[in-house]
Amino acid sequence: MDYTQFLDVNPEVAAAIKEGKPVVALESTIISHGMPYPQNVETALNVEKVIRENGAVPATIAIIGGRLKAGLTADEIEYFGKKGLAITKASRRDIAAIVSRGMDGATTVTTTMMIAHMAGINIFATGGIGGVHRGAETTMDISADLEELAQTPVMVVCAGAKAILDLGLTLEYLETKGVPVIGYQTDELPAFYTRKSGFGVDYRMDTPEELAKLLITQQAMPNAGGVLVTNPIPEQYSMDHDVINKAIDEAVADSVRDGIHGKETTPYLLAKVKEITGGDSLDSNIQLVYNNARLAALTAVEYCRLSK
Ligand code: PSU
Ligand code: MN
Repeated sequence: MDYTQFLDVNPEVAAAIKEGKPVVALESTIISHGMPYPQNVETALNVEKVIRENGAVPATIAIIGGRLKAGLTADEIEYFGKKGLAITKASRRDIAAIVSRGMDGATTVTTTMMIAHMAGINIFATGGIGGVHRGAETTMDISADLEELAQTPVMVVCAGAKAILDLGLTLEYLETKGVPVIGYQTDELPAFYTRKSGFGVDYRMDTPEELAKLLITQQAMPNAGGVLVTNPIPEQYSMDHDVINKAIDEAVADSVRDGIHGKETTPYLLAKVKEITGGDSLDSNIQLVYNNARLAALTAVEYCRLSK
């Protein structure tokens, strides 16, 4: 037995992979847990459109009725968005239980990387990744996303990580695990809502071609893990540092007061930040996902050209 019996690659995605055409994977936790309905569905469909406009085939990834899906139909995206928080957030530890029970699962960065790799997709666009939480020196709350980046040879294009995390410790962890952190047209790690964090990246790269070359080289290494590309939010959508940091500090304090822990922590913090900043943070969030989808598609195009 192997994973192929649980995997459904949608026909368009399967054909593109077979023909060596560019494909970009997308996650589903951002749909069910990251944004409210109906903006989540609208955004998910638009992200797919952005990927197509930039020359690649989108493959939104999720678990539906126990099937690992690479590529969803518009109806399946609508179903996921409507069901929202009622869908189980699926990280690496959850995948076998969800599949064996025939349940639905929203894939995080971790499980999206896993399923993308099973399907033969090399590049994945999202908003923000999980990381080392503030206070992790006592809680040990470190996202499985970092472990997956260490072991699965997929490139993840994100807008950095939110300051709900300890960004310095997140970078230390990625260094330990051997994950290269690339800044796209920047020397500084972007912090999701803002373009700057005060922390440097490992390497700055300025073109999709450079990113594609790096991924091809990385994948040729023995026991290759992934690559993290951090793409700053476009200037016109970035938020004021003080406003967003104040909201984040308040959200973290609330989570401690409410005794939130485990897999609930990230969704709780994301929802609180959204509540405190009103619609502003949601708007920025949507725009940076489009920006990452565009870069991922352009990189996938280069990856296919250079792989021929
Ligand atoms: N960070 C965000 N938005 C998100 C997530 C993280 O800014 O939607 C989601 C992603 O799916 C990510 C997951 O993989 O949360 C990480 O959760 P945890 O910290 O429980 O590992
Ligand atoms: Mn966690």
